[in-house]
Amino acid sequence: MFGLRFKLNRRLFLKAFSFSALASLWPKNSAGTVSFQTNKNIPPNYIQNRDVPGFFIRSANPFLGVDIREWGLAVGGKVKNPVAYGYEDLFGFPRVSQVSRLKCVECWSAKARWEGFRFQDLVDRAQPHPEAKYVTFQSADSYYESYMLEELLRPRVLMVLRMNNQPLSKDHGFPLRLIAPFKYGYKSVKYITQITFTDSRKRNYWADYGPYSVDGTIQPGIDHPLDFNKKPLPINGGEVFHPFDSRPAAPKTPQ
Ligand SMILES: Nc1nc2c(c(=O)[nH]1)N[C@H]1C(S)=C(S)[C@@H](COP(=O)(O)O)O[C@H]1N2
Ligand SMILES: [Mo]
Repeated sequence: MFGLRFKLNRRLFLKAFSFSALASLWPKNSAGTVSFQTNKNIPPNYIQNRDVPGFFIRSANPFLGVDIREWGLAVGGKVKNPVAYGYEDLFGFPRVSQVSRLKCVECWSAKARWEGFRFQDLVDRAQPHPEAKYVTFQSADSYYESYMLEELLRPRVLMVLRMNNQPLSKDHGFPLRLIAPFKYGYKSVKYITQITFTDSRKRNYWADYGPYSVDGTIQPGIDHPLDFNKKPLPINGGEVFHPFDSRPAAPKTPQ
């Protein structure tokens, strides 16, 4: 069922972009040899979000959004009860809302009213085994994230269905995303399709393909993890759709 969904998404994707446009959209390498400032093939809404003031649409790779008819959420791994959810099922959980800020490592942040349910509700249904101390999220756009279970049970972490009193827009994570306000924005994974409980820590997209840590906890007083000696370093080759991507590449540095 997942295989079918990806095939359909890929077909839609190839219809919307010619092959040459696709090649020029794809990140070449972490040094960012493509100029996204001058590339006319990038849809304008990918460069700056138009629907929510203050937000940028940040995507590691081009993605046209989830088709809800193809979408499902699978919760499994080291659990007693693996569960498959449809979109409507998620509206059965007690509803929680909060205003919190999303802070990207690229030195912007914006706040919104987020509405959804607690991770605890998924835990109660799935009943993870005692050794399941870690959780991996898989997204429809091939992005993935990893958390300690304990972090997801903290008070301000929310499984998000709505943003600013509207269903999540296709670019902000429809149908389901995570918000963890004490982590940098890259940890707030969008378009979630699979949640897997594990007994060992897995990595995340930006630790595998960029200079960011798996932990991603916001460091107070520091704009982003590559600010050393209070001197902001430009980051390039991080997220591909950025209006200022002609900046020099940042060196790869351990954190
Ligand atoms: N699936 C998925 N989730 C993702 C990303 C992504 O590329 N794919 N980008 C992350 C990054 S780097 C940031 S800053 C936030 C941005 O959220 P926004 O696009 O709603 O502003 O989403 C995060 N979640
Ligand atoms: Mo980000």
